[in-house]
Order: sequence, then C-alpha cells, then structure tokens
Amino acid sequence: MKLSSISLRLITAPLKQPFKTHLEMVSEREVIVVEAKDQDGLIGYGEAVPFTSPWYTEETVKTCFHMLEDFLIPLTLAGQFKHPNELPSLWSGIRRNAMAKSALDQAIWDLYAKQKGFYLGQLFGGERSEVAAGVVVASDNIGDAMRQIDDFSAFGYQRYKIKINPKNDLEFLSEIRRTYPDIPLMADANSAYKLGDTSHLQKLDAFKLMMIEQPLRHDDIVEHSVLQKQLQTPICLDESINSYHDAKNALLLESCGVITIKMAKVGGWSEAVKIHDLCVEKNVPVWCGGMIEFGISRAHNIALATLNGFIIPGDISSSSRYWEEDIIEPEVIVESGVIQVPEKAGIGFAINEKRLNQLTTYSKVYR
Ligand code: OSB
Ligand code: MG
Repeated sequence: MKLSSISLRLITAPLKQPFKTHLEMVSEREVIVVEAKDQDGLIGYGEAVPFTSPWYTEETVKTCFHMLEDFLIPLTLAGQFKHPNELPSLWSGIRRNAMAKSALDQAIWDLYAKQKGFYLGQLFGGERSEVAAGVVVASDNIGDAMRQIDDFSAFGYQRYKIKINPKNDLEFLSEIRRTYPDIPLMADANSAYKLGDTSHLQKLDAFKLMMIEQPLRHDDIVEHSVLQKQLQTPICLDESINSYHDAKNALLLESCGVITIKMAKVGGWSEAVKIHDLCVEKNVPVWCGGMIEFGISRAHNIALATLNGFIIPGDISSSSRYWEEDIIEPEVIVESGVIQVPEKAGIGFAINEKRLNQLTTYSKVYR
C-alpha cells in the first residue's frame, strides 16, 4: 500500500466528571489521533490511547509519539506492504509498544476499508447491525456512584461495571445490590488485591457478579489460575492480556472464564481478531474493553464488537458518557442499551473537523 502522508495530532479534552480508581484519577484526557492518507486524498483514522502517565500501561502519550515518529511511521511510509494484515510482520522488529502500533494499524485498516468501500467490521466477518452497550462507574463515593447508575439507566445500558478495591468493595456492592438486586453487574479491581486476599474475595461471590475483572497483579496469569479455582465468580482478565500468546496461556491455565479484548492494548486489528477467534474456538466469552476514548477509537471498538464472539456487552458507551462534544459525527448514541452499527465505509463515522481542530494542541505531518 502506498501512503502519501501520515500525520499525528495531540488532542486534549476535560472529562465531564473525574474517572477515579484506586490507581489514578483521570480528569483530563490526552490522546494521539493518527491520519493515514493515500494519493487520492482518502484518509484513514486511528487513535492512540495510552495515558499521560504510565499508571495503566507502561506506554504514555509521549512514548507513543516517539515510537510512531521515530520508528513506526518511517517503516510504514517506505511502503513495503500490500495489505494491512502484513503490518504486524512489517513491525515485528519493534518490541511491544502495542498502543503506538494499534493507532497506526487502525488508521491503515480504516483507509483500506474506505478504498474498498466496505464497513470495517465486515472485513473481519462482523455481522451484527447493533452492539450491546455497557457503562463504567468509577467513583470513590457511593452516593455519587449510585447517582451515576441512576443517570445511566435512562439509556438502558445492558451491563454496569463498578470500580472496586479492598476498602470499598463490600460497601459499594451491598449498596448497589440493595437498590438494584438484578441489574447485570460486574466489578473491576484493576489489580487491587493479592492472592492472600482470597477469603475476602470469596465474600464477593454473594453479589451475583457477572465477573470480577483483573483482581490480581497487572502482569499475572499464574496466581489468577489459583484464585479462579477458589471463586465461583468468573474472573475476567484485562491488564494481563496483551497478546494472543497471553490469551492462549490464560486459557491453558484456566486463569479466567472471560477475556476483555482491548485492540489498543494488543497492537491492533489482527491480534485482536486472533484472540477473538481463539476464544470462540475454546468457547470463552469475550467483550470489548474501553480506554476512556474519543470517537475514533470508539468507532473501531464498535466495528470489532460486531464479530460473533463478542457476546457480553462491552465498555462501549455513548460519546456523551465522557464528552461535551466528540470528534466524530454523528456521535455514538446509546438507546435502549444498544448502539446502531454504521454502514458507511471504513469506521463508518465522519470526523467532526471543527471539534478535532478545537482540541488539537500539536500536529505534525510525515511524508
Ligand atoms: O481497567 O478497564 C479498565 C479505562 C481506562 C483504563 C482502564 C480501564 C478503563 C475502563 C473503561 O474501565 C472505561 C471506558 O472506556 O468506558
Ligand atoms: Mg479493566
């Protein structure tokens, strides 16, 4: 594929409300928008979604920018590939840095789909015309969390996820279950527990959670296997799954009953689809994870979630969950708990250029 240019933009916007976990409070979101242009002026879009600091992944906005500018973009502009499915091997000499790779991979897949006139999800066999929407509540105050659940319920979200830690878990989950005994509920611990907390974690079985996400270390697969055997609630791995290889090992060791796939974290479309296909083969349900992202990343997630294995509502919420105004149009809308899948070519959404320009703090073009 011959590209005429690739450009990077840093964009920043405040969140409507702070996103609080035991690890970090995010109130301002910074990402990198990648644009890949061909000779006819068609543009594909991707979004790099690390955080400003390395609290969730080791990558940051600055490391991503560096990897894109100094390694991935020069290699890619040299044009030694015919199809976007060759990008992982083109980049195989660059270790890890999955979020940087994913953003460029997304942009080139979007461009390719636009050149061919197909909706992106269709290129990977995605068949759904609507995807189920879930939402995340990340607060350190139970009153505030309850208000958020109440507000979100107006959109009919099909699954609620609450951030927990050993200090607030019993209080938060009891309170939620008192008011909402039957809502589809799960909890995300973002590695707040140790294997030694097993007897405490067993108490959470009483709350009929769909799953508990990443209770133990961010890079662990073995201790989760030990823990899973002592819990009734299925474990879902998030931080631990950064590649197909990780997913294969987690299933081999029965470390989890569910996997959340974040395209950004596994390096792009090809690897995400490989993990999906493995989970379908092994009968393990998957859902599409979120990264507090803007519309471009959200659009890629929607396309990914059209694949058959995504049978649990993911962290794909409306644009308005986080933003006063998103960078795509139309914005992502959740109605009666679902998002309508677009039909237009590529990611299926147009760019809101005015908003994108408003949020841009720096940009650079590479040829
Ligand atoms: O652990 O799933 C996580 C957001 C940022 C970083 C990590 C996580 C999250 C979420 C998803 O919980 C939030 C969303 O995008 O709606
Ligand atoms: Mg998580």
